[in-house]
Amino acid sequence: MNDIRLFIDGEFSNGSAGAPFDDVNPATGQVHARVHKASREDVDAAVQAARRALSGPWGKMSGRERRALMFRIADEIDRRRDDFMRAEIADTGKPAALAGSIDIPRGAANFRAFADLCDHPSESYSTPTPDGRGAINTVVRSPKGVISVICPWNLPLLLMTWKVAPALATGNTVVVKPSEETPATATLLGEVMNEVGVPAGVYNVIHGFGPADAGQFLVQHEGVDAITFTGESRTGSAIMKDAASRLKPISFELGGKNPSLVFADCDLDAAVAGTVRSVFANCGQVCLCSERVYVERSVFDEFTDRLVDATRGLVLGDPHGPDTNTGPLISAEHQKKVLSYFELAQQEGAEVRTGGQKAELPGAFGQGFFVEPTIWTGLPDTARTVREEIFGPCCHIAPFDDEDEVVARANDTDYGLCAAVWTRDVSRAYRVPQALDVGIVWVNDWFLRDLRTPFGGTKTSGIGREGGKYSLEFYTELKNICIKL
Ligand code: NAD
Ligand code: 6OD
Repeated sequence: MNDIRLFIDGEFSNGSAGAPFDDVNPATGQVHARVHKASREDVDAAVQAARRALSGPWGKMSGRERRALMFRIADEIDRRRDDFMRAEIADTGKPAALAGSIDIPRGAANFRAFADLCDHPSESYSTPTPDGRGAINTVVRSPKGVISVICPWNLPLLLMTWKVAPALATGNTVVVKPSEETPATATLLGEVMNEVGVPAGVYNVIHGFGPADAGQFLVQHEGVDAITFTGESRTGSAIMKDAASRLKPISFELGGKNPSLVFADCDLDAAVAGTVRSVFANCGQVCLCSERVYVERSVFDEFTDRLVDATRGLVLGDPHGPDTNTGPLISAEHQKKVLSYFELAQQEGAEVRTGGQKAELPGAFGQGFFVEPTIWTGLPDTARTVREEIFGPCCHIAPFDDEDEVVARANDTDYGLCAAVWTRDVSRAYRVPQALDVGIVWVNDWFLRDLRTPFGGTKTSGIGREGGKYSLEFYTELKNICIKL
């Protein structure tokens, strides 16, 4: 049995919170590791270590030296790819093909992409003064300090390094609280940090749960200067309340109920293939997944039949199976939640076009948390199934008649993370995205990433944007220095 430990001040420890908790492999339902939990004292030790590190060798390092370290971290993740793959697959049950093409390579790519933030230009203004001597205003950026990074379970290494990389590039130190469901790769990254020479205390990892546990202890800690969080919108709201007493800056990437708009003038082959991906990638457990698909009426039947056929071809099961492309849900609890929506959809009058049940798999995967990839039609826009984030392998498909109507229906939600638009009309490809109230729009693709672009959502899908130079806004503090000449 593996032990997954805390990583504080460059050292692994069992912490002082008592008995470890179980880490379950969702593909088999079997416990594969014990996770050591952080007590309030352990969280304090991690924050103190991160604070001390700010004024140690890390704080004195030049941008160029930090940049070299960022590349060494990325190279070491690549070198230990198999270890990261093993850890991520055991924690999530996701297909090796997915972990090997997205999760682990993006873990390394995040450090390379954000290395550009290590040296950022400063601005300066010549200011006239009444005495004629003038002044020079120089705008400088410094690290915010100790950043708490609170992560979800769906893309554990990818989403954690998406925050840790810009935080370190800009000279901060971090305390990471991975999801209790997926603690392994954040811990493994501690070994990488030691191996490549990141000073002790710069990167710390604490384990545990959210409310009244490690997550909340971290958010409430006085020594934390800023909080970056990815997870459910209602958790964001709880964290915001805890951050309010000391007015801590926050950056939130939250939930979604993302629409996909399929116009009759699209390349239907591309739209079907792209929508299979946008609905079912990572078993529907990507915040960007489309759960509402709107299809122009003249191609509704053809599109729906083809999407249903393609969905029936998805292969569930053994993460290492040569054809497996769909994994389990993350936990028995999440499986119960998703199945409750499968039931609700039927109560609300949905026509189940495919799926709709727990998936029964043979052998070792029979106890895994699998559900059938599911497509519904026939629900009104007011149905809870069409309004609430399910975070599973499912979507509802509805017909529409014109552009203004579908834009209004797509925007009629509390969420605003992303949208996909399928069209070959160039004017429409420009017009519709501007009318959609979301942070990210893909036209004729989905989840095509350039890490220099701003990422985040509107409404209850988030606060702020991260990515490329946009990350400077959250991870650095601006100071203006005015020198009278
Ligand atoms: P979650 O909100 O349940 O948990 C996320 C993290 O927050 C976990 O580490 C958890 O322990 C911690 N946490 C929970 N309550 C806390 C509290 N009161 N104080 C401090 N920490 C607390 O989310 P999840 O179930 O792990 O992830 C799924 C959700 O995340 C979905 O809603 C999905 O849409 C969203 N998500 C959004 C993005 C994005 O970029 N917008 C990316 C991935 C996931
Ligand atoms: O690609 C990214 O940078 C990113 N933050 C993806 C988020 C996916 C949500 O599950």
